[in-house]
Amino acid sequence: MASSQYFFILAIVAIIVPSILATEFVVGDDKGWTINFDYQAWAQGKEFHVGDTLVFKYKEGVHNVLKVNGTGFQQCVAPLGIEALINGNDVITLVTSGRKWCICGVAKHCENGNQKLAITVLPQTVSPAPSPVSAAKECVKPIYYGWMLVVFGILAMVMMTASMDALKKQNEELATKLIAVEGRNGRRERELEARREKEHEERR
Ligand SMILES: [Cu+2]
Repeated sequence: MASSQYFFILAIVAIIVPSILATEFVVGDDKGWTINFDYQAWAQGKEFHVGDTLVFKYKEGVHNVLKVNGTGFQQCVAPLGIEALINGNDVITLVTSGRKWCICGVAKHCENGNQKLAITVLPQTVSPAPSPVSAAKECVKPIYYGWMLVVFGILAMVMMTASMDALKKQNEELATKLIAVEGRNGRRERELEARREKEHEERR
């Protein structure tokens, strides 16, 4: 059916488009996540938006990534109980706008090696409902809430259009049937009338 094909294509577009629009930043580019690199200079001139991703590349075990707040960034201290990213290919999705801070928690890499990154995340350019600026302590949350809403909105709209199309078609079919029935009834009535007239004349 045409409407289900239409639905399918739109669903795919709704899922793929956000991933095309999002930018992936490899922190430190070729140098990756390491000591003695100017991450402030690296971040300068770059525009980070909600939905973009940061990739921290380093040799596993040598460094890690800690999401901290402004104070943690300044003092190179991570709040207690915070979980470090340790894979060496750590992807952080920027979920909310505002200032975000990440440091390396290994040895004195942050204090002495300047292994720290501070960025400002701007609201999503396309999303109708950007997340409010928050002084959140964390860089990430696992899902793109904004995009989920957009995708679900589009899906709901498509489903509504599809069901409306189906209803319209049904109505049209019913209307044609009704016309056919009316036509038949009319004919029958005319026939009856004719028969009655004939009988009347015969009786005379
Ligand atoms: Cu380190």
